[in-house]
Amino acid sequence: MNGSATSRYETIRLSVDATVATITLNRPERLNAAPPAMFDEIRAAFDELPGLGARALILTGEGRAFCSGADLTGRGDGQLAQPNTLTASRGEGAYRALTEHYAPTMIALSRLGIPVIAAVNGVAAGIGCSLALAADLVIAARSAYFLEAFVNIGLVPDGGASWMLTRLVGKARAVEMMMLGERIPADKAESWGLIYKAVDDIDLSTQANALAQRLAAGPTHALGLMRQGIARALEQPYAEALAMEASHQMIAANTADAREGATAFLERRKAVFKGE
Ligand code: T3D
Repeated sequence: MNGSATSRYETIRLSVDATVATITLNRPERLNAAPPAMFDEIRAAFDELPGLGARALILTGEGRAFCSGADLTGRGDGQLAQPNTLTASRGEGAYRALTEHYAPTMIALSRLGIPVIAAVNGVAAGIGCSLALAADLVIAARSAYFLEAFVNIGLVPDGGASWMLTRLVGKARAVEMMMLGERIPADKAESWGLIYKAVDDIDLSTQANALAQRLAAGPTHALGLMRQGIARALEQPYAEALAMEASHQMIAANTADAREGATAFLERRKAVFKGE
């Protein structure tokens, strides 16, 4: 993905091409396995996005993987995460890693005011699968696969996986993924409704960028409100959803983009949204 990259990060790259930002997980030698610090860096990159003028975000991975999950060789805090260090402190370390590093990033992702695309270029496993599926639109290379790897190492799904999978594909398929821990190829993921689309590997970058450009040229405030609305609709009773939509519509209708949208319709031309 093109654009200028900032170099303050060790485990990711953040680049911006006009109004599209890309965060690339960048530990290809470990299939982009994520130590807690990587999720901290992702969160720090999120904080940069408004200042960079980003109106859409792509998440992707360097090399042949999207993300192989938590780094099983260690967390960088002296607490090893390997299966042969099953001690009480390992469990406490996992709890702290999740509550202090991984989960805050998942929450920050859910609260971003711009649309997020996951361009899944290879395996998305464990918490890497959660990260990918938390995007608004997940577009995956046909050779990529989704893997709830946890059961294979005696752990339980995290990063919001149990919440997300039951909602995305229903209980039966969520159970299949979580309890059997088998690879779900991109095409199957698309047919299940787990992701937006599977594309030929060679087309992934182009199609993800085209999608991001399209969203970045959209009415950013309305898209941000849609993200909030969709997340809350998963929890709310119908009457509350109606009330929330009315409140969001009041905000959206007051934006310059909404004025432009209506004007363009009446003038029979394509709207030019500025994210204002
Ligand atoms: O404790 C806590 O912090 C709690 C949080 C938990 C969150 C989680 O995400 S738990 C789930 C962690 N992820 C996994 O269990 C997946 C482990 N990886 C794999 O099963 C396989 O690597 C894959 C199926 C993803 C890919 O297989 P393959 O055959 O394409 O590649 P490979 O040969 O296994 O891996 C290539 C290299 O990446 C290899 O290193 P090497 O031998 O070349 O030096 C491998 O060790 C390394 N690697 C792959 N995944 C991880 C990893 N290194 C560290 N952590 C990994 N997760």
